[in-house]
Amino acid sequence: MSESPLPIPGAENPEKLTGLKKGNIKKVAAGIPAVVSALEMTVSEAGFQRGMKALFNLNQKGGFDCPSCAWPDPDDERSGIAEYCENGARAVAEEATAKKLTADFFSQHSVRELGNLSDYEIGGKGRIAQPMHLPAGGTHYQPITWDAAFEIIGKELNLLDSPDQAVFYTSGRTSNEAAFLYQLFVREYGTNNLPDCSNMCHESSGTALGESLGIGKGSVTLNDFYQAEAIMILGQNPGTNHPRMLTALQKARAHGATIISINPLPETGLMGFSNPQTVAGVLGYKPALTDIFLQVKINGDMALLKAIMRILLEEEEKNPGTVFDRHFIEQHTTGAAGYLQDLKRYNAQQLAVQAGVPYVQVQEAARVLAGKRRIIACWAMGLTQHKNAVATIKEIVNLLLLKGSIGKPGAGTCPVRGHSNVQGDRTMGIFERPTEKLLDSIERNFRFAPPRKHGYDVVECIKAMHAGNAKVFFAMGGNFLSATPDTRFTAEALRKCRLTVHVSTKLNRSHLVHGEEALILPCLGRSDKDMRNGENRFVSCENSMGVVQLSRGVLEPVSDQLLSEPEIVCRLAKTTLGTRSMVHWDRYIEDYDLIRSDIERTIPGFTDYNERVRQPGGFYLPNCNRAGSFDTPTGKAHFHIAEPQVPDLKNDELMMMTIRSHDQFNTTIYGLNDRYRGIYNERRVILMNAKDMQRRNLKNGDLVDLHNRYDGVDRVARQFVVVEYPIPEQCTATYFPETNVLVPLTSVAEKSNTPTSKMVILTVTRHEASA
Ligand SMILES: Nc1nc2c(c(=O)[nH]1)N[C@H]1C(S)=C(S)[C@@H](COP(=O)(O)OP(=O)(O)OC[C@H]3O[C@@H](n4cnc5c(=O)[nH]c(N)nc54)[C@H](O)[C@@H]3O)O[C@H]1N2
Ligand SMILES: Nc1nc2c(c(=O)[nH]1)N[C@H]1C(S)=C(S)[C@@H](COP(=O)(O)OP(=O)(O)OC[C@H]3O[C@@H](n4cnc5c(=O)[nH]c(N)nc54)[C@H](O)[C@@H]3O)O[C@H]1N2
Ligand SMILES: [Mo]
Repeated sequence: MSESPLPIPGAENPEKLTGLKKGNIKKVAAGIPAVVSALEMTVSEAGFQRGMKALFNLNQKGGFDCPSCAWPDPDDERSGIAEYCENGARAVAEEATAKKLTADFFSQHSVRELGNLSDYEIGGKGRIAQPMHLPAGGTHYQPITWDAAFEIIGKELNLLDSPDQAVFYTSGRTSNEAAFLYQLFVREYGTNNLPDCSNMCHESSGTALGESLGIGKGSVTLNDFYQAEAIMILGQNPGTNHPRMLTALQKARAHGATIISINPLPETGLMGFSNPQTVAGVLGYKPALTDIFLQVKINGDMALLKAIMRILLEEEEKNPGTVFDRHFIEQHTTGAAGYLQDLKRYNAQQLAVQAGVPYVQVQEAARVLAGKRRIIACWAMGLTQHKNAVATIKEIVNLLLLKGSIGKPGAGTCPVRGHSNVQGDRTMGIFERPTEKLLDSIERNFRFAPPRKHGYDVVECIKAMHAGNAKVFFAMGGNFLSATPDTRFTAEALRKCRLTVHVSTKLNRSHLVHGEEALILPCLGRSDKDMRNGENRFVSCENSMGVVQLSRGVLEPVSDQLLSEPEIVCRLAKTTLGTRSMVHWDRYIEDYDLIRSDIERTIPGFTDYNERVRQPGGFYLPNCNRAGSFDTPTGKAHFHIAEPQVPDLKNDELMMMTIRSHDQFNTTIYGLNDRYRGIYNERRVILMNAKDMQRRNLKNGDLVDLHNRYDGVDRVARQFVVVEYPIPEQCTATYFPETNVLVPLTSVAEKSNTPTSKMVILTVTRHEASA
């Protein structure tokens, strides 16, 4: 990869400081202040009536699905106050805003001018109200009709030498209906280039679970939490990213579960939680959540898990049959003997050192797990975005298998998904490596031959665009430029495209770092009404635990020029494919039930879709693990052997994880505070251990530049404020997307190809003002 010629800062990554204010790290998450702060934002963005209407329908049966995370709703009673959390309410406020961007706004501000704004400022501009077009060589977006927009895209797609020169990205908010139609169109057009946000998210989980257990999804339901004896939470910050999970954890703990948290940071929500949905004390829930906190070094997880299992093995050998579930291992698994043989090579104390966790704490965790049979393991990005992510997740599975903790109540795997329908989009076939089964089913039902050759994932498509091998980039939601690694390289890649198109609700940086020609197609969001022939139509989504539910918006759209995502796909397909198409796109626009009937015919698990999705609370998709079976080639669950990887850091190097602050949803920045971590009014911060600061002669508030030189490329992110933080030595944390300029595109997880956003090797220098 050559050195990038782009100026820094540029439209890809402005670098203004906003003025850090330091507070204390909070001991307990949520509580009343969280609800107040959410309501304030909702009312100020949407107005009182609009805001309240949205909040009262959020996650209620028959209402709309929260556009924030994928944590499930309770199957039975939903809270009277409303099943939402602070950050869900903020995601709704962001979407329900009454502010809108019309052609006037774009004629007043050039693309270059907008590129100088921060992500926080861009996000605050409002909903895009009409389709906009940036002609080749243009400086300002101009209004365009929907028909003309589809004509441009159709023409460009048909001009390509091969359909494989087009790329169709999906973010995880797209409904099942839109996602199904989208992949159908893309495959009829002729390519499997369907990268999605999962490639950067839980791809490692899907890969690991698929190979070990025969299904790429988690096995537990919400009710399992209340029957669990122990719950492990690895690499996840639920207080900020899945706040409703805290309610489930608190209830689980009240029912007797021991909670073990494994994280380089003592995240506030994990340590303690005071529930705003229950008046304090009424249910007798205590604010403490974590019973055992294991503060691992970044990527120390596999060593830690092995250390725990090494101790368990010793116990089991002393008292056979008391620690491991021998019956389960014999009946349902393969590879146990080899795995245990390998485990004996290790010394638990050395593994603990490698993990960075005091040995006594490892022993304590092992002691707890030794006596339990119903264990749930939860994890998120702290595990999936590492070089050996797939192997680490398989190590979790090894532990659960030894304990027989899969396929029984109160036990199992729980990869906690990010985007609200990211799991559903995969179920619908958004995948660059589709199974033959799916393609056969499409061929049978729609009478065209879908391409069999696998397509590009996120990393591959960036390389292809950069090399000139992909020329049209189409995004169904998301903010590709800011979400992906190596921002400057990715910016060059997008700028080399003939055409970039974004179906979006709100303005974002990907609209401003564009191809020769660019389009923004504004769509309805989750909270918006989708009216047709006097009826307010619904779509459906699948949450993190495989429940499919309907979602029906309640708000008047900010403009009558927004189209629903399913309609956008249908009209694009008609324009592009014309009479070549075998699919009745027009009928889908008229009646979403027809889309669901065709999903039912094509994708397993959706029997009586239209009927069951209308039942309050929706329905569960089948899950072999939950039913106690393993859909692997052997019909058994597989143990996997891997070696813990020790990052090879030189003396002056640090390891950086890029994480979310409390005030953001991925690349959407709601505010400048990270309340729980005591960081206010600044996002350009680097959290460092006191000793690492001393060694570099740095003090709180000093300004530094961050460098990464992986693969010989000099990547730099300038002006970060040093903040002393209780993080293990040699580990640091910064917020994404600001530090995505430092994440190398070429450093990816083995097998899943996920960028290693939590393992960025860093050197830190005192800040020098740019020339
Ligand atoms: N409000 C809000 N909600 C969201 C999102 C959002 O941005 N805002 N994003 C959504 C999406 S798409 C996703 S994927 C999820 C993300 O949810 P999370 O995975 O919770 O998000 P991150 O901030 O990336 O946090 C990763 C956590 O892993 C820890 N960690 C980092 N490296 C390691 C490691 O090597 N080992 C261990 N054990 N821990 C490690 C970090 O300290 C941090 O606590 O949240 C979803 N929900
Ligand atoms: N360094 C680093 N990078 C990361 C991560 C990390 O932890 N560290 N996390 C990764 C993860 S887990 C993920 S999931 C990706 C996220 O990557 P993306 O999903 O691409 O990014 P988002 O920021 O969620 O996308 C926000 C945009 O989606 C659009 N949008 C919102 N709602 C809708 C809708 O209903 N329909 C449509 N069509 N558009 C809508 C809005 O225009 C908004 O600007 O980022 C990844 N990047
Ligand atoms: Mo994600």
